[in-house]
Amino acid sequence: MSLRKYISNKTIAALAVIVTVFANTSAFAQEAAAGAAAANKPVDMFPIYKSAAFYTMLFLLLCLFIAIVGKAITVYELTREAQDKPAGINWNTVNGVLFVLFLIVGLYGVYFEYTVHGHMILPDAASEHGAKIDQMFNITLILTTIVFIGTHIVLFLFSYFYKNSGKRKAYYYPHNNALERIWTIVPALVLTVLVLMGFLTWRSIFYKIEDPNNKPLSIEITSQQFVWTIRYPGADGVVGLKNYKLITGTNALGMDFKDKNNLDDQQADEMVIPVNKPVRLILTSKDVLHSFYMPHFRIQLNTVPGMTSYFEFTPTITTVDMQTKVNDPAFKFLFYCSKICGSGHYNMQKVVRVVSQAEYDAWVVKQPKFINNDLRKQFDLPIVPEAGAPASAPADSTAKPAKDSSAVAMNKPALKK
Ligand SMILES: [Cu+2]
Repeated sequence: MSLRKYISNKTIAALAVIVTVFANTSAFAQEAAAGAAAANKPVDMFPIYKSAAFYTMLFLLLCLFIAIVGKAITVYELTREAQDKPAGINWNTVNGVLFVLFLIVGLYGVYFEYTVHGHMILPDAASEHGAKIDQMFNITLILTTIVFIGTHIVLFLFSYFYKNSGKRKAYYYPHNNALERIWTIVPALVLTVLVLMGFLTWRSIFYKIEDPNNKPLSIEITSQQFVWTIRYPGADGVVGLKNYKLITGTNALGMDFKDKNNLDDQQADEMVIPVNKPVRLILTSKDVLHSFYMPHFRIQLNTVPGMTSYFEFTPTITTVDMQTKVNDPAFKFLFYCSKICGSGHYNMQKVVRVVSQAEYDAWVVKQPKFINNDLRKQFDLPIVPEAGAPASAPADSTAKPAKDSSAVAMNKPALKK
Protein backbone atom coordinates (compact mmCIF):
# COMPACT_ATOMS: atom_id res chain seq x y z
CA MET A 1 0.00 0.00 0.00
CA SER A 2 1.98 3.01 -1.16
CA LEU A 3 1.31 6.72 -0.82
CA ARG A 4 1.63 6.93 -4.62
CA LYS A 5 -1.59 4.96 -5.02
CA TYR A 6 -3.61 7.53 -3.09
CA ILE A 7 -2.28 10.61 -4.75
CA SER A 8 -3.52 10.50 -8.31
CA ASN A 9 -1.50 11.53 -11.34
CA LYS A 10 -3.88 14.46 -11.87
CA THR A 11 -3.07 15.82 -8.42
CA ILE A 12 0.66 15.56 -9.11
CA ALA A 13 0.24 17.33 -12.47
CA ALA A 14 -1.80 20.18 -10.96
CA LEU A 15 0.73 20.59 -8.17
CA ALA A 16 3.57 20.72 -10.69
CA VAL A 17 1.85 23.44 -12.75
CA ILE A 18 1.11 25.60 -9.71
CA VAL A 19 4.59 25.24 -8.23
CA THR A 20 6.16 26.14 -11.59
CA VAL A 21 4.00 29.23 -12.07
CA PHE A 22 4.59 30.28 -8.47
CA ALA A 23 8.34 29.82 -8.78
CA ASN A 24 8.46 31.74 -12.07
CA THR A 25 6.48 34.66 -10.64
CA SER A 26 8.71 34.83 -7.58
CA ALA A 27 11.82 34.61 -9.74
CA PHE A 28 10.49 37.41 -11.93
CA ALA A 29 9.82 39.56 -8.88
CA GLN A 30 13.31 38.83 -7.49
CA GLU A 31 14.90 39.67 -10.80
CA ALA A 32 13.06 42.96 -10.99
CA ALA A 33 14.07 43.75 -7.42
CA ALA A 34 17.69 42.85 -8.21
CA GLY A 35 17.58 45.06 -11.29
CA ALA A 36 16.24 47.93 -9.23
CA ALA A 37 18.96 47.41 -6.62
CA ALA A 38 21.63 47.36 -9.34
CA ALA A 39 20.41 50.65 -10.75
CA ASN A 40 20.67 51.90 -7.15
CA LYS A 41 17.48 53.92 -7.21
CA PRO A 42 14.07 53.23 -5.78
CA VAL A 43 11.74 51.86 -8.43
CA ASP A 44 7.98 51.97 -8.02
CA MET A 45 7.51 48.24 -8.45
CA PHE A 46 4.10 46.65 -8.19
CA PRO A 47 4.53 44.37 -5.17
CA ILE A 48 3.77 40.72 -5.88
CA TYR A 49 1.66 40.34 -2.73
CA LYS A 50 -0.78 42.93 -4.06
CA SER A 51 -1.78 40.89 -7.12
CA ALA A 52 -4.88 38.72 -7.24
CA ALA A 53 -2.94 35.96 -9.03
CA PHE A 54 -0.63 35.65 -6.03
CA TYR A 55 -3.53 34.98 -3.68
CA THR A 56 -5.26 32.64 -6.14
CA MET A 57 -2.12 30.56 -6.33
CA LEU A 58 -1.64 30.69 -2.58
CA PHE A 59 -5.20 29.46 -2.15
CA LEU A 60 -4.73 26.63 -4.65
CA LEU A 61 -1.48 25.63 -2.95
CA LEU A 62 -3.26 25.56 0.39
CA CYS A 63 -6.02 23.38 -1.08
CA LEU A 64 -3.42 21.00 -2.46
CA PHE A 65 -1.58 20.93 0.86
CA ILE A 66 -4.80 20.04 2.69
CA ALA A 67 -5.61 17.39 0.06
CA ILE A 68 -2.17 15.82 0.44
CA VAL A 69 -2.41 15.81 4.26
CA GLY A 70 -5.87 14.23 3.90
CA LYS A 71 -4.51 11.50 1.65
CA ALA A 72 -1.59 10.86 4.01
CA ILE A 73 -4.00 10.49 6.92
CA THR A 74 -6.11 8.02 4.91
CA VAL A 75 -2.97 5.99 4.21
CA TYR A 76 -2.08 6.05 7.91
CA GLU A 77 -5.54 4.87 8.96
CA LEU A 78 -5.72 2.16 6.31
CA THR A 79 -2.32 0.91 7.40
CA ARG A 80 -3.51 0.63 11.02
CA GLU A 81 -6.66 -1.12 9.86
CA ALA A 82 -4.66 -3.59 7.77
CA GLN A 83 -2.51 -4.34 10.82
CA ASP A 84 -5.63 -4.85 13.01
CA LYS A 85 -4.69 -1.95 15.28
CA PRO A 86 -7.33 0.40 16.85
CA ALA A 87 -8.17 3.60 14.87
CA GLY A 88 -5.38 6.15 15.21
CA ILE A 89 -7.28 9.41 15.14
CA ASN A 90 -10.42 10.16 17.16
CA TRP A 91 -12.27 12.46 14.77
CA ASN A 92 -14.90 13.38 17.35
CA THR A 93 -12.18 14.83 19.56
CA VAL A 94 -10.57 16.62 16.59
CA ASN A 95 -13.91 18.20 15.63
CA GLY A 96 -14.70 19.11 19.25
CA VAL A 97 -11.33 20.83 19.68
CA LEU A 98 -11.74 22.62 16.33
CA PHE A 99 -15.13 23.94 17.50
CA VAL A 100 -13.55 25.36 20.66
CA LEU A 101 -10.69 26.90 18.64
CA PHE A 102 -13.23 28.43 16.28
CA LEU A 103 -15.10 29.88 19.27
CA ILE A 104 -11.93 31.43 20.72
CA VAL A 105 -10.75 32.87 17.39
CA GLY A 106 -14.29 34.10 16.61
CA LEU A 107 -14.75 35.81 19.95
CA TYR A 108 -11.34 37.43 19.59
CA GLY A 109 -12.49 38.62 16.15
CA VAL A 110 -15.57 40.22 17.74
CA TYR A 111 -13.39 41.92 20.37
CA PHE A 112 -10.97 43.08 17.65
CA GLU A 113 -13.75 44.56 15.50
CA TYR A 114 -15.29 46.44 18.42
CA THR A 115 -12.01 47.82 19.79
CA VAL A 116 -9.92 48.39 16.65
CA HIS A 117 -12.56 49.20 14.02
CA GLY A 118 -15.23 50.42 16.44
CA HIS A 119 -14.12 54.03 16.14
CA MET A 120 -14.64 53.95 12.37
CA ILE A 121 -18.41 54.31 12.73
CA LEU A 122 -19.90 57.76 12.13
CA PRO A 123 -19.13 60.50 14.66
CA ASP A 124 -21.85 62.00 16.90
CA ALA A 125 -25.10 62.71 15.07
CA ALA A 126 -25.24 66.31 13.86
CA SER A 127 -29.03 66.54 14.10
CA GLU A 128 -31.66 66.51 16.85
CA HIS A 129 -33.40 63.31 15.75
CA GLY A 130 -30.02 61.70 14.95
CA ALA A 131 -29.26 61.43 18.67
CA LYS A 132 -32.50 59.43 19.14
CA ILE A 133 -31.65 57.10 16.25
CA ASP A 134 -28.15 56.54 17.63
CA GLN A 135 -29.54 55.72 21.06
CA MET A 136 -31.87 53.15 19.50
CA PHE A 137 -29.00 51.71 17.45
CA ASN A 138 -26.79 51.40 20.55
CA ILE A 139 -29.48 49.66 22.63
CA THR A 140 -30.12 47.19 19.78
CA LEU A 141 -26.39 46.60 19.31
CA ILE A 142 -25.78 45.95 23.04
CA LEU A 143 -28.72 43.53 23.29
CA THR A 144 -27.83 41.60 20.15
CA THR A 145 -24.13 41.46 21.10
CA ILE A 146 -24.98 39.91 24.50
CA VAL A 147 -27.26 37.33 22.86
CA PHE A 148 -24.73 36.66 20.09
CA ILE A 149 -21.86 35.99 22.50
CA GLY A 150 -24.00 33.91 24.88
CA THR A 151 -25.53 31.67 22.22
CA HIS A 152 -22.21 31.08 20.47
CA ILE A 153 -20.41 30.11 23.68
CA VAL A 154 -23.18 27.60 24.45
CA LEU A 155 -23.32 26.33 20.85
CA PHE A 156 -19.61 25.54 20.53
CA LEU A 157 -18.97 24.39 24.10
CA PHE A 158 -21.88 21.94 23.88
CA SER A 159 -20.37 20.54 20.67
CA TYR A 160 -17.14 19.99 22.60
CA PHE A 161 -18.50 18.61 25.90
CA TYR A 162 -21.19 16.40 24.39
CA LYS A 163 -19.20 14.94 21.51
CA ASN A 164 -19.59 11.20 20.99
CA SER A 165 -17.12 9.35 23.20
CA GLY A 166 -18.58 5.92 22.72
CA LYS A 167 -19.32 5.79 26.46
CA ARG A 168 -22.86 7.15 26.50
CA LYS A 169 -25.98 7.13 24.39
CA ALA A 170 -27.81 10.25 23.15
CA TYR A 171 -30.78 11.03 25.35
CA TYR A 172 -34.05 11.28 23.41
CA TYR A 173 -35.67 14.51 24.55
CA PRO A 174 -38.35 15.52 22.04
CA HIS A 175 -40.38 18.15 23.85
CA ASN A 176 -40.57 20.42 26.89
CA ASN A 177 -43.36 22.96 27.24
CA ALA A 178 -41.52 25.10 29.83
CA LEU A 179 -38.51 25.47 27.50
CA GLU A 180 -40.77 26.24 24.54
CA ARG A 181 -42.43 29.00 26.57
CA ILE A 182 -39.13 30.52 27.67
CA TRP A 183 -37.59 30.70 24.23
CA THR A 184 -40.76 32.04 22.68
CA ILE A 185 -41.81 34.58 25.29
CA VAL A 186 -38.40 36.09 26.16
CA PRO A 187 -37.39 36.98 22.56
CA ALA A 188 -40.98 38.10 21.86
CA LEU A 189 -40.84 40.54 24.80
CA VAL A 190 -37.42 41.87 23.83
CA LEU A 191 -38.46 42.31 20.19
CA THR A 192 -41.74 43.99 21.22
CA VAL A 193 -39.77 46.53 23.25
CA LEU A 194 -37.37 47.15 20.35
CA VAL A 195 -40.15 47.45 17.76
CA LEU A 196 -42.24 49.77 19.96
CA MET A 197 -39.19 51.90 20.64
CA GLY A 198 -38.53 52.10 16.89
CA PHE A 199 -42.15 52.93 16.16
CA LEU A 200 -42.32 55.72 18.76
CA THR A 201 -38.97 57.17 17.69
CA TRP A 202 -40.01 57.10 14.02
CA ARG A 203 -43.31 58.79 14.89
CA SER A 204 -41.59 61.50 16.91
CA ILE A 205 -39.33 62.20 13.92
CA PHE A 206 -42.07 62.31 11.28
CA TYR A 207 -45.05 63.82 13.04
CA LYS A 208 -44.11 67.16 14.46
CA ILE A 209 -46.33 69.99 15.58
CA GLU A 210 -45.03 73.03 13.80
CA ASP A 211 -43.93 75.92 15.96
CA PRO A 212 -45.30 79.10 14.29
CA ASN A 213 -42.40 81.09 15.76
CA ASN A 214 -39.80 78.72 14.39
CA LYS A 215 -40.94 77.84 10.88
CA PRO A 216 -38.67 75.47 8.98
CA LEU A 217 -36.50 76.59 6.11
CA SER A 218 -37.72 74.78 2.97
CA ILE A 219 -35.09 73.46 0.60
CA GLU A 220 -35.95 71.47 -2.48
CA ILE A 221 -33.54 68.79 -3.69
CA THR A 222 -34.05 67.30 -7.15
CA SER A 223 -32.10 64.26 -8.24
CA GLN A 224 -31.32 63.24 -11.79
CA GLN A 225 -28.64 61.13 -13.45
CA PHE A 226 -26.09 62.23 -12.15
CA VAL A 227 -26.53 65.55 -10.40
CA TRP A 228 -28.43 67.15 -7.57
CA THR A 229 -30.17 70.49 -8.02
CA ILE A 230 -30.64 72.50 -4.84
CA ARG A 231 -33.43 75.09 -4.79
CA TYR A 232 -33.86 77.70 -2.06
CA PRO A 233 -37.26 79.38 -1.63
CA GLY A 234 -36.06 82.98 -1.76
CA ALA A 235 -37.41 85.86 0.34
CA ASP A 236 -41.01 84.56 0.42
CA GLY A 237 -39.91 81.31 2.05
CA VAL A 238 -42.02 79.26 -0.36
CA VAL A 239 -40.63 76.93 -3.02
CA GLY A 240 -42.67 77.57 -6.18
CA LEU A 241 -44.70 75.06 -8.19
CA LYS A 242 -43.16 72.95 -10.91
CA ASN A 243 -44.46 70.68 -13.60
CA TYR A 244 -42.48 68.09 -15.49
CA LYS A 245 -44.21 69.16 -18.73
CA LEU A 246 -42.41 72.51 -18.47
CA ILE A 247 -38.93 70.96 -18.37
CA THR A 248 -36.77 72.37 -21.18
CA GLY A 249 -33.10 73.08 -21.84
CA THR A 250 -33.41 76.43 -20.06
CA ASN A 251 -35.89 75.33 -17.40
CA ALA A 252 -34.25 72.21 -16.04
CA LEU A 253 -36.60 71.80 -13.09
CA GLY A 254 -39.80 72.61 -15.01
CA MET A 255 -40.58 75.56 -12.74
CA ASP A 256 -43.88 77.25 -13.51
CA PHE A 257 -43.04 80.95 -13.56
CA LYS A 258 -46.73 81.86 -13.68
CA ASP A 259 -46.52 80.97 -9.98
CA LYS A 260 -45.23 84.10 -8.19
CA ASN A 261 -43.47 81.93 -5.59
CA ASN A 262 -41.00 80.85 -8.26
CA LEU A 263 -39.81 84.35 -9.13
CA ASP A 264 -37.43 84.64 -6.18
CA ASP A 265 -36.35 80.99 -5.96
CA GLN A 266 -32.60 80.59 -5.88
CA GLN A 267 -30.18 77.89 -6.94
CA ALA A 268 -27.15 76.88 -4.93
CA ASP A 269 -24.17 74.63 -5.48
CA GLU A 270 -24.00 73.50 -1.86
CA MET A 271 -26.54 73.11 0.91
CA VAL A 272 -25.96 75.81 3.51
CA ILE A 273 -28.18 75.61 6.59
CA PRO A 274 -28.32 77.60 9.83
CA VAL A 275 -27.59 75.64 13.00
CA ASN A 276 -30.44 74.84 15.42
CA LYS A 277 -33.08 75.89 12.91
CA PRO A 278 -35.54 73.37 11.48
CA VAL A 279 -35.02 72.51 7.82
CA ARG A 280 -37.73 70.97 5.66
CA LEU A 281 -36.39 68.97 2.75
CA ILE A 282 -38.57 68.58 -0.32
CA LEU A 283 -37.21 65.64 -2.26
CA THR A 284 -38.04 64.88 -5.88
CA SER A 285 -36.50 63.02 -8.81
CA LYS A 286 -36.47 63.76 -12.53
CA ASP A 287 -35.66 60.34 -13.95
CA VAL A 288 -35.05 57.21 -11.88
CA LEU A 289 -35.07 56.32 -8.19
CA HIS A 290 -32.23 57.92 -6.27
CA SER A 291 -31.67 58.00 -2.55
CA PHE A 292 -30.92 61.17 -0.63
CA TYR A 293 -28.38 60.21 2.02
CA MET A 294 -26.96 62.58 4.63
CA PRO A 295 -25.14 60.18 7.00
CA HIS A 296 -23.94 62.64 9.66
CA PHE A 297 -27.51 63.84 10.09
CA ARG A 298 -28.91 60.28 10.06
CA ILE A 299 -31.14 60.99 7.07
CA GLN A 300 -31.83 58.66 4.18
CA LEU A 301 -34.88 58.89 1.96
CA ASN A 302 -35.58 57.75 -1.56
CA THR A 303 -36.27 60.38 -4.18
CA VAL A 304 -39.02 59.02 -6.38
CA PRO A 305 -39.97 60.27 -9.86
CA GLY A 306 -43.58 61.52 -9.86
CA MET A 307 -43.73 61.76 -6.08
CA THR A 308 -42.58 64.33 -3.53
CA SER A 309 -41.12 63.22 -0.19
CA TYR A 310 -40.56 65.45 2.82
CA PHE A 311 -38.24 65.24 5.76
CA GLU A 312 -37.84 67.75 8.55
CA PHE A 313 -34.76 67.90 10.75
CA THR A 314 -32.77 70.32 12.88
CA PRO A 315 -28.98 70.45 12.51
CA THR A 316 -27.24 70.81 15.88
CA ILE A 317 -23.52 70.94 15.10
CA THR A 318 -21.90 73.46 12.77
CA THR A 319 -19.28 72.34 10.26
CA VAL A 320 -16.60 74.25 12.19
CA ASP A 321 -17.57 72.59 15.50
CA MET A 322 -17.54 69.17 13.84
CA GLN A 323 -14.05 69.85 12.46
CA THR A 324 -12.89 70.42 16.05
CA LYS A 325 -14.80 67.36 17.29
CA VAL A 326 -13.28 64.95 14.79
CA ASN A 327 -9.95 66.79 14.87
CA ASP A 328 -9.87 67.25 11.10
CA PRO A 329 -9.76 70.81 9.76
CA ALA A 330 -10.71 69.53 6.28
CA PHE A 331 -13.88 67.76 7.49
CA LYS A 332 -17.00 68.44 5.43
CA PHE A 333 -20.58 67.25 5.80
CA LEU A 334 -21.79 65.76 2.54
CA PHE A 335 -24.96 64.39 1.09
CA TYR A 336 -24.82 61.53 -1.38
CA CYS A 337 -26.93 59.32 -3.58
CA SER A 338 -27.13 55.91 -1.93
CA LYS A 339 -29.01 54.06 -4.62
CA ILE A 340 -27.07 52.62 -7.55
CA CYS A 341 -28.69 54.76 -10.24
CA GLY A 342 -26.31 54.33 -13.18
CA SER A 343 -22.72 54.75 -14.33
CA GLY A 344 -22.16 58.19 -12.75
CA HIS A 345 -23.76 57.29 -9.43
CA TYR A 346 -20.49 57.49 -7.48
CA ASN A 347 -20.20 61.15 -8.41
CA MET A 348 -23.53 62.28 -6.94
CA GLN A 349 -22.53 64.22 -3.87
CA LYS A 350 -22.73 67.75 -2.57
CA VAL A 351 -21.30 69.64 0.36
CA VAL A 352 -23.50 70.57 3.31
CA ARG A 353 -22.36 73.53 5.39
CA VAL A 354 -23.96 74.12 8.76
CA VAL A 355 -23.31 77.73 9.80
CA SER A 356 -24.58 80.40 12.17
CA GLN A 357 -27.78 82.26 11.27
CA ALA A 358 -25.74 85.40 10.47
CA GLU A 359 -23.44 83.48 8.11
CA TYR A 360 -26.46 81.89 6.45
CA ASP A 361 -28.20 85.24 5.96
CA ALA A 362 -25.08 86.70 4.36
CA TRP A 363 -24.64 83.67 2.09
CA VAL A 364 -28.21 83.21 0.92
CA VAL A 365 -28.64 86.72 -0.53
CA LYS A 366 -25.70 86.06 -2.85
CA GLN A 367 -27.22 82.99 -4.50
CA PRO A 368 -28.45 83.44 -8.08
CA LYS A 369 -32.13 83.26 -8.98
CA PHE A 370 -33.46 80.68 -11.42
CA ILE A 371 -35.41 83.27 -13.38
CA ASN A 372 -33.66 85.04 -16.25
CA ASN A 373 -34.75 86.92 -19.34
CA ASP A 374 -34.95 83.74 -21.44
CA LEU A 375 -37.50 82.35 -19.02
CA ARG A 376 -39.31 85.70 -18.68
CA LYS A 377 -39.83 85.71 -22.47
CA GLN A 378 -41.02 82.12 -22.41
CA PHE A 379 -43.59 82.87 -19.73
CA ASP A 380 -44.61 86.30 -21.15
CA LEU A 381 -43.20 88.16 -18.17
CA PRO A 382 -41.77 91.69 -18.44
CA ILE A 383 -38.07 91.68 -19.31
CA VAL A 384 -35.79 93.08 -16.63
CA PRO A 385 -32.41 94.66 -17.50
CA GLU A 386 -29.72 92.13 -16.60
CA ALA A 387 -27.83 93.07 -13.46
CA GLY A 388 -24.31 94.26 -14.27
CA ALA A 389 -25.06 94.63 -18.01
CA PRO A 390 -24.33 98.17 -19.17
CA ALA A 391 -27.53 99.96 -20.15
CA SER A 392 -25.92 101.59 -23.22
CA ALA A 393 -24.26 98.70 -24.99
CA PRO A 394 -25.92 98.18 -28.36
CA ALA A 395 -23.63 95.28 -29.34
CA ASP A 396 -24.68 93.32 -26.28
CA SER A 397 -28.36 94.07 -26.55
CA THR A 398 -28.50 92.89 -30.15
CA ALA A 399 -26.54 89.75 -29.45
CA LYS A 400 -28.80 88.76 -26.58
CA PRO A 401 -32.21 88.66 -28.26
CA ALA A 402 -30.83 86.49 -31.06
CA LYS A 403 -29.76 83.89 -28.54
CA ASP A 404 -32.97 84.30 -26.57
CA SER A 405 -35.26 83.78 -29.54
CA SER A 406 -33.55 80.55 -30.46
CA ALA A 407 -34.03 79.34 -26.92
CA VAL A 408 -37.69 80.28 -27.05
CA ALA A 409 -38.15 78.49 -30.34
CA MET A 410 -36.53 75.39 -28.90
CA ASN A 411 -38.86 75.46 -25.94
CA LYS A 412 -42.09 76.08 -27.79
CA PRO A 413 -43.40 72.52 -27.99
CA ALA A 414 -43.15 72.09 -24.25
CA LEU A 415 -44.98 75.34 -23.61
CA LYS A 416 -47.97 74.42 -25.74
CA LYS A 417 -48.96 71.58 -23.40
CU1 LIG B 1 -27.17 57.09 -7.37
